[in-house]
Amino acid sequence: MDSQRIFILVKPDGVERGLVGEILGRIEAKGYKLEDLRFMRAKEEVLRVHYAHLADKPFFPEIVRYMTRGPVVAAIFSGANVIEGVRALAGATNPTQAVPGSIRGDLAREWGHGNIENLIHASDSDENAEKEISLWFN
Ligand code: YYY
Ligand code: MG
Repeated sequence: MDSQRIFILVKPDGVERGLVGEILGRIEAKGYKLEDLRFMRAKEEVLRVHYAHLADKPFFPEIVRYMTRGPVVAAIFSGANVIEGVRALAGATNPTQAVPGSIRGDLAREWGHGNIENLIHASDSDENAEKEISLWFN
């Protein structure tokens, strides 16, 4: 598929640590096309929809606190198989397990306070990408 799209967020830790350019740059350098970009604060009601698959988990309040503690950068990239490609660039959810070479593997770690801070969100399917794009960019 040539013009697949993905929604990504540079999470608050990425903005705080000055890694926005590095993270977006890795995706651009791989060759995907930046289609849209927004600097914003995540709203709790948006996160409840975005992370609906996690809303019942005991750590969900921690996710909301993390994701609302500072601004995020939302972006849309496009390209053939961009979802698989960007998720490979992002690396595994847990930054300790994410392989070196990936964004999370090179730039994130565990901080010892339980909840995961992993710098980037990346859509995991076509259907979710399109839902997330309308949710965040409406
Ligand atoms: O797609 P990805 O971000 O790699 O993981 P998800 O399973 O969609 O979880 C979304 C988000 O939730 C994850 O990036 C961190 C957080 N999270 C967590 O804090 N603890 C878990 N056990 C699972 C996920
Ligand atoms: Mg996910």
